[in-house]
Amino acid sequence: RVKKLPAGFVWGGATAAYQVEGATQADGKGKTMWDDYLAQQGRFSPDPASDFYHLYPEDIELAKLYGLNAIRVSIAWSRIFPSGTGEPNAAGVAYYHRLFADCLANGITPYVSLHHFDTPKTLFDAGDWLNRATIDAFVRYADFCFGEFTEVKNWFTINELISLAFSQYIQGNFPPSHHFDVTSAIQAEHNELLAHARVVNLFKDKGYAGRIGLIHVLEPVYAYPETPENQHAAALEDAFMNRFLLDGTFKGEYTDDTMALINELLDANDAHLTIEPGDMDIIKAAATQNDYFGMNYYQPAFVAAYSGESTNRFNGTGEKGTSDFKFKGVGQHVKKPGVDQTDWDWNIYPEGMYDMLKRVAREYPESKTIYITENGLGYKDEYQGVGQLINDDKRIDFLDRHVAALLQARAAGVNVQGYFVWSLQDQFSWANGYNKRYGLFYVNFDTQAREIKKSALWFRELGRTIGS
Ligand code: BGP
Repeated sequence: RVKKLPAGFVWGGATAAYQVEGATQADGKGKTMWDDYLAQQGRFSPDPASDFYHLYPEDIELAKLYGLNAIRVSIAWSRIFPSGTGEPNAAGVAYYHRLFADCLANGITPYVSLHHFDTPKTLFDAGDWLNRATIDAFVRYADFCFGEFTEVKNWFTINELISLAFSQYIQGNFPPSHHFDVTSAIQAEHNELLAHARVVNLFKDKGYAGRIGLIHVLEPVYAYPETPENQHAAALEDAFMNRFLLDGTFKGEYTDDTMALINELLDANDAHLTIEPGDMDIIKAAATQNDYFGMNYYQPAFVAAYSGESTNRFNGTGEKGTSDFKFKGVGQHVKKPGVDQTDWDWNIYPEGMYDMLKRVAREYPESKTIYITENGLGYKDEYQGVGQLINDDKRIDFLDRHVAALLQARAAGVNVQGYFVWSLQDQFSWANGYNKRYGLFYVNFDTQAREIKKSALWFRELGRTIGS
């Protein structure tokens, strides 16, 4: 059991605008890539979500009461620019000023992402990140936010570039739902990285105050069993999921070794990547200018070689054992005996966080300071009635083992300075809906009442051990 957190440790909870705010049509907000898609699917609605748009004072109050000193939020681009570009929407701007003021008044430092899976619909319809007009619009939106929200000192450009590209174009569970469209996936990775780099360069050129970085979810890929063929499969998947983006972010180039793996994967899928003249100069200029790095960690993949066609099934319901993943020319996901999985088939493996932290510090020193910006357990918490504590011992065990791995990496010399649990309160999960809960605080989605989970008590207890 973790007994004590380091002095000055950032101890936070994470949210994303579209997953918590609700109020998707309030005060002039424009549509995102999700509104029509979710309506067509008919599975669940993004309204009212956790109604954070109205209830943020209650959630910030809870955060304060339960020992958090930081929160991750994202700005909904389409609240600021309802159609992605054009004139700013004053009501949207005012909302975020109120939110940040409330955080600061309660001693909760806001860490703010500009893009968390919610491209405005107009830009999405025109090709999303595959269209470079989205990059131009993103740079203008970011510049506006830096100039406007000067109370924010900790910025992230984009959350989880790979999850977006992978879910949209490989796994097909985010709109526009392509399956194994490898060309689009790798191009989206590159274009998002370029967007990030342009924003970092602008932030520094204009001398904005504060820190800027981005967030990658890192999925360590282990060969299982450890044969040479499986190790090669793991290296290919690692290049696609982690290494290509880490290289671009912190080395400012895709190294020859990385490109050898990426090209093998692209060739096997008749796919290609287009790098335009000048792109790499922009990426290079940004690589040493990130102030910090947000690392999300949930799980590793265990991979074996595979020679057939690509197929996958996505477990979006929490029915254990309903997922699989086989990627042509890359590999297939396998279970490693002895490694537990969640109801959504996610491997529970804290060692993976330790391994990744060590690797980032060793191979990418330009990451400088690392924060774990998301980690948590999706679980079907059982409601006990109004005012009744919810027992989530399983989550406490998960969080405790992961925070222990983080502290172990710190003890081994990794500069990791904070931990944000995913998530602050229950919210909806993009491709899973409302039964996949992660929060420290339970949300009764019928009444919007908050209930305390045992993990919140655990969080508070550890928060008290942070010295200044
Ligand atoms: C990350 C995202 C979050 C969040 C989390 C849990 O990839 O940044 O937005 O949803 O994963 O994932 P899921 O909701 O699919 O369980």
